[in-house]
Amino acid sequence: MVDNNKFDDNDSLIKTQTKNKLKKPSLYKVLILNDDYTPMEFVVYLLKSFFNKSNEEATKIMLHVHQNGIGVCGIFSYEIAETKVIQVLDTSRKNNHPLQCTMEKV
Ligand code: TYC
Repeated sequence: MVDNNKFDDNDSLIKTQTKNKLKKPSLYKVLILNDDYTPMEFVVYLLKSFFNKSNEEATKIMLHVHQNGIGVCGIFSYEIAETKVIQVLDTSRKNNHPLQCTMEKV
């Protein structure tokens, strides 16, 4: 740690820097968006494959997105969220589906 301590005129210690603060990494929601073309079964497949959802959970999330336009697939660190978004987008494009997936700070 760099010594940032200084002494004022009264010789009392002034802490110019509190401590070496390590900030907790921020968390990110991975979101999927509804569209009119991606098959429901394909969305369920993605949720099971990349977000470890059960068939029941995946179906629930898919129907929520279908009805509300957007929904959360999971919450992760920045790097993991980014990887999930890429996996969903790559797999969707390879299967010619327009599904959109994005991430947002919690
Ligand atoms: N709305 C799509 C349909 O009716 C299903 C769907 C659900 C698509 C969720 C995308 O993120 C999505 N086939």
